[in-house]
Amino acid sequence: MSSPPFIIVPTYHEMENLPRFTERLWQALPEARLLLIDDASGDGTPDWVKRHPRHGRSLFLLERSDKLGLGSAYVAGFTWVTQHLQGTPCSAVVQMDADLSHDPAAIHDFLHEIETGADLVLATRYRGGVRVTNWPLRRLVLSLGAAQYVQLITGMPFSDPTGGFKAFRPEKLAELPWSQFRSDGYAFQIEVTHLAWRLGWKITEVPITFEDRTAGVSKMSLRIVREAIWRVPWMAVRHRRPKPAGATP
Ligand SMILES: Nc1nc2c(ncn2[C@@H]2O[C@H](COP(=O)(O)OP(=O)(O)OP(=O)(O)O)[C@@H](O)[C@H]2O)c(=O)[nH]1
Ligand SMILES: [Mg+2]
Repeated sequence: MSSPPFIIVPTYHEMENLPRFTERLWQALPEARLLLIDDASGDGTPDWVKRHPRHGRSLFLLERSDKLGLGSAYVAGFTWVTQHLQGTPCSAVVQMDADLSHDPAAIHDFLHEIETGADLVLATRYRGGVRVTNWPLRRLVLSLGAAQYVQLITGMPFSDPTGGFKAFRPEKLAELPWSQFRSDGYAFQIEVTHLAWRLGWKITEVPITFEDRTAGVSKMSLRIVREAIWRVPWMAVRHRRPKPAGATP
């Protein structure tokens, strides 16, 4: 059997979702290790984690002093997990949200993709039809429009490039310059995938059904949308495809 995956989950005011989220995660993957990166939610998250029977064994917490943003929470999480693993066996490093929008059972499909050669697996709500439940029409239009925009500007062929449910082959993580990412929200999700794509990683998509959160509050904002709009052309220029070794300038 393959070694258990490591799951990275940023949290901000998700205490209402955490008990159910962790229950569902460990029901689907009893051996999974979980790192939460909490930005001083002030809702009792650290106390709950520290009292949890898995704390220190398969449940870990990174506490940050302020709401520093989703992108930097992921950077801290990926950096922490890479150092923690130090080459020990791990089938995949998975990122997902705490708000129950992402079904942990799909991680089995991600692991299969990685076992069969993928370096990065992207969950997709949009390949082969739209699978999103309970989203207001304007959110769906925004998300589908963002996907089209990213495809048009970057040329990436992926159907759902703003999604936050992904799995990485652990050995590939060191190829990404984590400390240099400055983007947040949607832009962060797009930028990581774009860089991996430009580096020539094998990237595959796995269909999922996305459910809108029923508890807690969305942290999506106009600022996050605005940032994604300018960051996409910025990254298309910045991450130029590296020249093959030996190519003349
Ligand atoms: N540590 C940390 N976590 C964050 C921050 N912003 C959002 N999150 C977490 O990141 C995940 C995604 O945020 P959401 O608010 O669900 O954003 P979204 O999924 O794009 O939006 P919705 O579909 O409306 O839920 C959730 O687990 C949040 O708690 C932040 O600044 N810091
Ligand atoms: Mg969400």
